[in-house]
Amino acid sequence: MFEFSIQATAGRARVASFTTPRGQVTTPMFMPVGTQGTVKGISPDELHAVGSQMILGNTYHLMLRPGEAMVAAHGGLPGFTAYPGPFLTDSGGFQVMSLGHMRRITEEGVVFKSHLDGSLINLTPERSIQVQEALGADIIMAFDECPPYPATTEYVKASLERTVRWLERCLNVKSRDDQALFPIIQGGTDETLRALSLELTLPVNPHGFAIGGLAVGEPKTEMFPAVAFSTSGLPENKPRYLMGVGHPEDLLAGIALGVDMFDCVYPTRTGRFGYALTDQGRINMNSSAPRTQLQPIDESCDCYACRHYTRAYLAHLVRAEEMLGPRMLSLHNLRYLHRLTERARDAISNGTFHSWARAWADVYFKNGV
Ligand code: PRF
Ligand code: ZN
Repeated sequence: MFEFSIQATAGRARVASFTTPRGQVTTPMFMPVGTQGTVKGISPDELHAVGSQMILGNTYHLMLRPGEAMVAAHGGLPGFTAYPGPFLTDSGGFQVMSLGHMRRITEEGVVFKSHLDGSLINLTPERSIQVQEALGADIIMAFDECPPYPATTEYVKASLERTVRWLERCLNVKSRDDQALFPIIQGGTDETLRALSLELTLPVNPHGFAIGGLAVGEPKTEMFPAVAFSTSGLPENKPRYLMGVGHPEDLLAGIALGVDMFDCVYPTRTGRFGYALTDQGRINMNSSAPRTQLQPIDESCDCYACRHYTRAYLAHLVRAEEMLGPRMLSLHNLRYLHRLTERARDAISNGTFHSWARAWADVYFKNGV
């Protein structure tokens, strides 16, 4: 279980398989976000059809509603959501902070105000693991702190040291051996602090590692050096998960730097806002051009929306605020990112990854995306 087996490499990029209790996945892969136990608007059959391999769920939202006991009463997230494949759950701290409900952060954990009823909730490393064991995902995340950007060096250092102490507490209470717990490397964009986080976390020897604390507003010129530094300090033979990254160009850059797993709300969120992803850049379906275009979003896409509908029809759905519109754009965008990782995997295996990625970027950025 949790065997990570590399099949091909191209520089630091790699194609691998990762075995989880609910099935084997092929990396690099993109994971759709199902915060509330659903990838917004997309059914499990549709997730399967677009090529999703693993779905992300959230401790924070599900512990508040419906409560982890109700999910456990269905046998965990696969039973609750009727999605039978692998899941990963995030640990909750990042959601508390990014949603701005955080009240206090102490050595013990975080105290926050529920966005549902205003009650004060204590989230600690122990509680996060207890909830994640009840939710029953294949991969669970250590309870960490993701400092905001910018933050002082002193704050980022104190925070990453606390994250390491929280990791120890997570490991102490973890009781299921059919779940892999991934620690999260922090340290912001500072190499010294990333190195410290790596040095303190590597001895835990987990089944995989996450790179956190990035994509929080820092420029890409600071993010990618921090990704590169992090992946170069991690063991070759374990999967690496870059948290919260999922724009097409960032997936390819991350893959080139040796990242294996990604998640982001981007494809579904931008779809709900009326945007469709293509190799030529993002199409705004609210703009005037698509209203009269009789071709699909993307001739080369095999998703349901591209096989059945014209741009004109989809633009009509979006303008008429029909729910099929955002659903079909979300479906297409998920397929686009899954196909992008499939093409990257093929190119790595064929030895054409770097020229393929360069040619992809030339076309994608030609229209000034
Ligand atoms: N920690 C956790 N979840 C996360 C992040 C993190 O640093 C990020 C950073 N972009 C996204 N999701 N636990
Ligand atoms: Zn499509």
